This record gives sequence, structure tokens and C-alpha cells, in this order.
Amino acid sequence: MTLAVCPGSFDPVTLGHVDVVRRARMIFDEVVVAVANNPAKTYRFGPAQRADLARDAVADLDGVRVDVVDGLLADYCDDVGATAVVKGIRGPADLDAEHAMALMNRHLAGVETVFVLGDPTLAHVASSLVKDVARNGGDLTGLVTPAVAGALGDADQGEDR
Ligand code: COD
Repeated sequence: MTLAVCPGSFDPVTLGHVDVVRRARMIFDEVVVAVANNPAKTYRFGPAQRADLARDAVADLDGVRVDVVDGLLADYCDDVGATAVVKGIRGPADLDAEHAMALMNRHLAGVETVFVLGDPTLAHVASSLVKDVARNGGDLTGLVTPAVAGALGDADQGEDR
């Protein structure tokens, strides 16, 4: 049984993330979407809400579950016996950012990272841009699930209060 871990901030999960998870599931028997923390980012949503929204987004994908990772991804991969980490690549900038992380995870846990090219029609979809579109009242159709669009609306109203 092969198991892939698809880690990310998922703040919030986008249709770009879901596309990567779906591609990972085509290669591996099981996929865990690992909601983790990137120290370089300030989050809009807490880990539990990011995980709930991710769970909703992948609900129709068989063999996929969502977990919250507190601490090192490498330790989590060890704990669950991951075959590989899977990361999505939109373009050269993503690969550049992922290179050191992949080597560090290999150093720490001996786990390999598999890179998959995302759907090019979703290459512009990033959580940060989605939040900016939402903040400015733009249409989120084709970028995120309805649940995420609703949560972003709620969060933005909360900011106004
Ligand atoms: N198409 C294809 N891929 C995409 C798309 C898209 N439209 N959108 C996002 N992706 C990919 C990204 O390239 C990335 O590979 C993945 O999806 C997740 O993206 P984000 O932005 O949600 O998540 P990041 O990059 O903030 O996640 C970083 C982690 C949280 C995974 C990292 O910081 C981590 O592993 N943290 C845990 C602590 C740890 O182990 N630290 C040491 C790291 S070596």
C-alpha cells in the first residue's frame, strides 16, 4: 500500500490544491492532505478550519483524508509511513521554493518528494490571490469551492467589524 502526503498551508484550500491531490491519488493508493504551518506566513484561518474546508473540498475523492500536522512534516511522514511527499508545481518559482524543502525532508526522514505539474488552467490560482480577490468583492467561481467562498465572505465581514 503506497501512501502519499500532500502538505500545505491550505489557507484556504483552492481548486489548484484539489487538482494536485487528485493527481497524487492517481499515483498512490492513499493520500493524506496534511494541513501544516509555514512560519513565513500569517494565516487567515486556524488549522481546524483550514482542515474542515480541505475535507469538504476532497470529500468526493476516494482514498483521500485530511489531517492537521503540528510540528515537522518529516516526523509526520515517519509516523504514518509515507511513501512520498507530493507537491504541486505551477511554474519555476514553485520549484525554486520547493527545492530546499524537499532536500530537508529527505535529510530528516529519508522521504522523497514527488513533484506534479498542476493543471495549467489553474496555474494562476494561489491562496494569497484568492484572499485578495475575496477581500475586494471579486468572483471566486472556478477558484475555490462554495464552502471556501462562503468562509472567505464571513472572514471579510468579520474584518469590517
Ligand atoms: N497548482 C499546482 N500546485 C499548487 C497550486 C496550483 N494552482 N496552488 C498551490 N500549489 C502547491 C504549492 O506549490 C505547494 O506545493 C502546495 O500546493 C501547497 O501550497 P500552500 O501555499 O498551501 O502551502 P505552503 O507552501 O505554505 O506549505 C509549506 C508547508 C506548510 C508544507 C511547509 O512550511 C512545512 O512543511 N511546514 C511544516 C513544518 C516543517 O516541516 N518545516 C520544515 C520544512 S522543510
